[in-house]
Amino acid sequence: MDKATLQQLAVFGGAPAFPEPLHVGRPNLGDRERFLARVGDILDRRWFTNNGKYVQEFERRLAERLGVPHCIAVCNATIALELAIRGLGMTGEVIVPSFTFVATAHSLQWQGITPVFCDVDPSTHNLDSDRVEELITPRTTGIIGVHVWGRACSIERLTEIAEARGLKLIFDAAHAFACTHRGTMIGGFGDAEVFSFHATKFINSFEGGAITTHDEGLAARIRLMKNFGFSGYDNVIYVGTNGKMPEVCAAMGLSSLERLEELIAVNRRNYLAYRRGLREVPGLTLLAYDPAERSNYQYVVVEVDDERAGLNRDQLVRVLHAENVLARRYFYPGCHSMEPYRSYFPHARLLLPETERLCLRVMTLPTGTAVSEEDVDLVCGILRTCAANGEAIRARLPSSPP
Ligand code: T4K
Repeated sequence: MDKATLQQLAVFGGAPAFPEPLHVGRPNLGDRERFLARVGDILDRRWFTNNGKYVQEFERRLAERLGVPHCIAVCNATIALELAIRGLGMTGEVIVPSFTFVATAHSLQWQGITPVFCDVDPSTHNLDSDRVEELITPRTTGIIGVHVWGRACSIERLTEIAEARGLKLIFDAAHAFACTHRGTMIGGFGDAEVFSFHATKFINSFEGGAITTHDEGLAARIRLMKNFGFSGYDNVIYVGTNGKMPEVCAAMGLSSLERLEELIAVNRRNYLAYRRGLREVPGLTLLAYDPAERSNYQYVVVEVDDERAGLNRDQLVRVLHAENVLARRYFYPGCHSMEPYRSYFPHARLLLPETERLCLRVMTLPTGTAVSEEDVDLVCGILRTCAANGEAIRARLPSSPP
């Protein structure tokens, strides 16, 4: 149902626009038949985990697509980050953005390494490389850049800084599978890059992640570490953990990968529909993807300028949720405002003005194969009604947060 008037908005008593929730991270399905055939094969062969044939095939196909010599599939991207950090010998302090999913910071803190939060460039949402230099101390051993929303960090500048200062450099590419930087696939930059194949990612293996690198020694260490440090039967030669990807996850990952182009096309179609629907809506800016690069269009990100829109981001999210449109406030409130970081660094926000501002302005909207172009049109209609009636909606909204 179109939502042209205030009375029709669900937040004021109208029927929700969608009978079922429209999610940001509804999983895409790969080829169901091929997935089920692989599961049948896994059951028949009774080989469920520990570097099985589907994990090996998944690694090979990922490495081919990304153009990297080494790819290690693991159980999720958080463990992948931990393994890369440990494999590279990072200690002491590591510089990271706060405008990221909390896993980036936790993967350091979990190993007793201090995440030093750095502000972001408001135009890219990625690490501000000038600020990075200012945060380097004698205890700094590395930098983790995050390709937020799949748009590459300032890779060249960060590489330059890392080389000049003898620091290790990892890119958290959880959002950036199948995206390019200056025409080259993300995956081979820095000392290592890390991908996520979590259910909510456009290519998923239920849970899953991977580390890619050009460094043969690092790849060998990570392979040992993800398997308790075992080098053959009964022979442990390294401290390790259990980071293995199960076969059923690799089967899902492969079936998902086989539909990659189709999934990107759906995301792109939805992205373009949002772009048409939100064009010229005052105060709402849809994040742009560089047409010269390949993108996965996995995130539809809107920045809300409350003065121009008449409503702030949280008020818009509240209106959308009432309509069953489960927009998300990634990455509110920023890692530095979550525990334990909030207690450890109570004044961090003073150094993170752009992060603080973004955390209050950004929302992500539903996309993926569970969302049709008509759904997108309806969501845009709601947002247009909001922007056209900002003052009136604000006056009538209850004051508690969403
Ligand atoms: N680095 C970065 C930059 C990341 O963004 C992430 C993860 C990581 C590292 C770590 O990667 P992993 O260790 O997870 O591989 C979600 C995802 O769980 C998380 O993977 C992702 N980033 C983050 C941005 O989003 P939540 O806490 O928002 O998830 P949740 O459960 O609220 O789900 C999001 C939406 O998706 C909901 O509306 C429900 C829907 N959904 C979710 C699942 C799991 C479904 O419809 N079906 C499902 O099966 O973190």
